Amino acid sequence: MTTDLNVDELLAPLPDKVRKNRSKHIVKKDPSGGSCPQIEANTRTVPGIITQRGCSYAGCKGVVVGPIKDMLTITHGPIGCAYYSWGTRRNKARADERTPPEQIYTAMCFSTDMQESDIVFGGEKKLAKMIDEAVEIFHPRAINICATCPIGLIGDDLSAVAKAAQERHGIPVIHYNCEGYKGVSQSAGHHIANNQIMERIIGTGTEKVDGKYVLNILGEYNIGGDTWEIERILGEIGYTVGSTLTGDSAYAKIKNMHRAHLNLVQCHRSINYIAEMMETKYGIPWLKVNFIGIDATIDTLREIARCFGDEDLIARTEHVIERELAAVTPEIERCRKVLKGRTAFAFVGGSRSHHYQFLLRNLGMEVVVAGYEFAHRDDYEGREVIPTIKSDADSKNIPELHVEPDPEEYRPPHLHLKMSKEKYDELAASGILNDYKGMYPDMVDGGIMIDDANHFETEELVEIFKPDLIFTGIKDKYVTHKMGLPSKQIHSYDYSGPYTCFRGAVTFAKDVAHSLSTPAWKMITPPWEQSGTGGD
Ligand code: CFN
Ligand code: HCA
Repeated sequence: MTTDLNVDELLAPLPDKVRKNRSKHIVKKDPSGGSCPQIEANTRTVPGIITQRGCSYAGCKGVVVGPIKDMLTITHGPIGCAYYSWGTRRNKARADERTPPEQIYTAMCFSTDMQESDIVFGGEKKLAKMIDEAVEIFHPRAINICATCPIGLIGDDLSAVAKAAQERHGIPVIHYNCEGYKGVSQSAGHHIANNQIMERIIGTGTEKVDGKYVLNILGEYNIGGDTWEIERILGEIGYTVGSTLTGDSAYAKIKNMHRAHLNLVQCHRSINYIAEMMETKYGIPWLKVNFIGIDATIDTLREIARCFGDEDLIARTEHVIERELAAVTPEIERCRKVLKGRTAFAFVGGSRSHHYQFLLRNLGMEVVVAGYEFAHRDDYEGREVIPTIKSDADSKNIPELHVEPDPEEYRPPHLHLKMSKEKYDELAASGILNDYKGMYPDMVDGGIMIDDANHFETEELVEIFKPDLIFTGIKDKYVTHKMGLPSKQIHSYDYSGPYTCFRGAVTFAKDVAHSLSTPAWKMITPPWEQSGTGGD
């Protein structure tokens, strides 16, 4: 696939300074090969541009700590931030053996609802009173306090309020100084949340986690029930999921996460800090996984089994793969007839665009423009992504990947399982590593990779590439609808999901096939082409 797109021409209508800035955030996949040209990422958005990004508070409260179901999470600030991070992300939670329904707070919204006088005279007393009330009414096991912008500006001492409340009530009260203005996007909030969870929760538990093979699933947030589908498959193979971070997770389990044998990392962007810290502190290796797409799921399941090198586990893995594949293949084939040859854009936060690039290719579609709101350069270039083992590789020829620490530990940049350098070199030389490398290497020739896209660029790119569908979020969904282009949210899945593993791939394929098949899109005349609507 090639276009004669010239990035300078695309950006020509922008003022000089903005054009210069934005041109560094857009890269075209070079058909003649070569490594990824440098893309500017994780830098401040040009003021005035309609970015899709969120803020540090969104990354900390909305993304990482909000889904912990048995922690009562208080937004300290005026009501807007609490309201807009209440429920829209669809991170589902349910009761389990450790958490009864009355101790699940994820569907609720707690805020100090700061008023003008609190901003002027300080909000510490109001926060302390609110914690007391929350404890009296809900009796939570633990509390989170997340700061919004004004809290940092007026200098409320969250640490002191949290410490005093913890002493008063005898439960952990954890504060996050995730004021929205910190950093340049949600990404800073992920990091702040990771640091506190690591320091204050993980490792504080003393309970044993039963199970021969205990896994944690990091960077999986149970959007539309994704985690539950992964857990179903892992459970049937014979693994115990110690805890997730943080989809449908509980304080009661996170504190014992250090008991696991292996950490799986689904969203590297939001949780890599904890994966790294747990490896350093507890010696637990981590494996980059991908449960989006059938081929990716198969590779992931085989690789996890190989980590433990247990023949029974490997056999059970193959059995589950065979059974699930047989159940979904006819449906997938039916959808593929509708999807084959269609093109799409995938633009979302910090990791999914790459995951869906793969699933869509599986289904016969090609992603021609892909990008992230706030990813870092390694997410685009793929340096941190592990080369996985090809699923059709002969398992007899694969060196064993054991998770026990190796005395001559070698950790190549892409592979976070500990093994000797010789073993790694042997693996690499044998040609059994997959091509799943990162957004740029996996991009179609002539395709566009874009960081922090704005509405202007999205509209221009739609005009040029004329994709059949756009995968994105709420902020640009309706703009594209008005252009007669169907969109599918890959943040919240609109009202659908789960999209993970085998059954999830079918649900996804059906949803996309429905979107593409409806005649509604051809009947739309955009407002700017109608007379008398004021849409000029
Ligand atoms: S669930 Fe994740 S997968 S955590 Fe992250 S980088 Fe957001 S909330 Mo929206 S859908 Fe999105 Fe990723 Fe990781 Fe979600 S692509 S933007 S901050 N994200
Ligand atoms: C966030 C959350 C969000 C927003 C989705 C969207 C989510 O970034 O604060 O813009 O449609 O997934 O809910 O990414």
